[in-house]
Amino acid sequence: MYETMVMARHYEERLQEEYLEGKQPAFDISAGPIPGELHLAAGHEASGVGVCHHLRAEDSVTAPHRPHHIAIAKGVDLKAMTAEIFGRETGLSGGKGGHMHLFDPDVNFACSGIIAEGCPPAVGAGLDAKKRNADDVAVAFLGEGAIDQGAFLESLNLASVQNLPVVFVIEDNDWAISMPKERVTDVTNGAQRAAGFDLPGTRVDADDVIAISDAATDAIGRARDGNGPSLLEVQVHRRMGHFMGDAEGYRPDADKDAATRRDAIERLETKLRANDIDDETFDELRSRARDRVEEAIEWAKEQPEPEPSAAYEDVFSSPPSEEPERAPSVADTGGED
Ligand SMILES: Cc1ncc(C[n+]2csc(CCOP(=O)(O)OP(=O)(O)O)c2C)c(N)n1
Ligand SMILES: [Mg+2]
Repeated sequence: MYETMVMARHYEERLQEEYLEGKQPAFDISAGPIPGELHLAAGHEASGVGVCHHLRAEDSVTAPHRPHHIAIAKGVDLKAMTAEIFGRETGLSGGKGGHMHLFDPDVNFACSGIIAEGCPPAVGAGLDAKKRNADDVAVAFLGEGAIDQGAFLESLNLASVQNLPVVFVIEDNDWAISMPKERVTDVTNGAQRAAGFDLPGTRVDADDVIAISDAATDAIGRARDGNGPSLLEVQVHRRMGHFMGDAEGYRPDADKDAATRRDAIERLETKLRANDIDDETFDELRSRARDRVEEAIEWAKEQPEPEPSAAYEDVFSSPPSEEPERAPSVADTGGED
């Protein structure tokens, strides 16, 4: 778990560097090797790793717009994922989905930029497992800013009434873009939402990967054993802006400092040292994690960009095979009037 957390953190730090290339001095969101928005998940690692650590490739995971730590922990192909983020042809979706729309059917992972959107598909995956009599589990991750969305609440209800093997995981980082949690809900413990659907709900108050993993053992074990869904809320921290380029003018310095100090990776390191893990082992784990990230980024940057014509592939409507029929215009007739 330590190695995966370090890998996820290093990945975000390297993407941050790559993303900023070419976007200065005036912030041009379309410039540079990673065009478009980028939501980094540094500070969320304990959640993705503590939960996905218990999953197999057959289990399904849906993630929100801040997905990288979850995708890495679920075992999404790091090279193909990186190529996708860089908009390259060999990316998971041919470079057309980008960082918020990673899709890897080999490990049953998907994410979406629409908040709470991952909940209904996770319920669908749970229903599918039940109908197949398989012990596969589905996990839907969402932010605390999404817990009032109808898609989430309706999914809790359907999963409960159908007794489906689904675990909902709320990542509470105290912020939804610039909106502090206390301004949008009076419910400080999001796991209490479970009571309204007669489900077990648990909140893990610290971003401690061991505590999260313990809570996930219960929730996932329960789902796998046919005992139905549950809700887990975990406290995480947003170490960076909501998206790259966010100046965070709305965020008190003290809040950001507190998020930086509460580092889940350091917390785990302290625990491991108390269990006699030595420097040499840490160095080995860190360098293996970093090497994998560097290798994926170097590989992705060498990949070709998609042909413009690929924009017409994998879409619901066919490309126009010939010019649409229309009445001749003045230009077509040489403007003879
Ligand atoms: C249905 C929907 N409404 C609004 C948005 C715009 N939006 C993008 S991220 C976000 C806030 C998400 O906050 P939270 O769920 O707490 O996740 P976090 O960014 O903190 O990880 C919003 C409102 C969206 N993507 N989808
Ligand atoms: Mg949030």
